[in-house]
Amino acid sequence: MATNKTLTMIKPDAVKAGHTGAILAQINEAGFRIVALKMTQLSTAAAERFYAVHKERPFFGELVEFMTSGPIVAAILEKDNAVADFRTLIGSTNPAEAAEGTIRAKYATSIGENAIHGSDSDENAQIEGDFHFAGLEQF
Ligand code: DAT
Ligand code: MG
Repeated sequence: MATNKTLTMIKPDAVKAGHTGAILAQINEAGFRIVALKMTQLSTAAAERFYAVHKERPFFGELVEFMTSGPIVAAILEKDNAVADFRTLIGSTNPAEAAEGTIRAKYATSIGENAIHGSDSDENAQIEGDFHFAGLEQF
């Protein structure tokens, strides 16, 4: 995966609430191209691996429980400056602090159940993209 890509997951809260279509439309309208896309559900082991960097945090157990609580929609997205521009599009981790119009401001309900993930670096975009998608699934 080149450095103009990022990895997103529409989280179980937003999928359950029926926001998948609206969120994908907002992502497309912001100029991102969908490189790979699927609905899936994380196992406990997979969620623990994806969020391993947070394993010492007090919220880790809750995070894993939430992320495995229902289907997610994972996607690789491509755009110039994808990682930073996508973090801007989704807004702050805490929806109370997320800028108006951002995906988290619109769809997140709490800091823990915050509707969507976006990679935080080019290196992690590569790792997270390869976590979810084989090479032949990336277009
Ligand atoms: P982000 O998802 O904005 O990159 P992060 O990497 O700091 O945020 O944390 C990963 C996820 O963990 C976040 O989306 C929701 C959860 N989380 C973070 N801080 C939390 C907190 N203080 N309480 C509960 N959940 C939290
Ligand atoms: Mg993060």
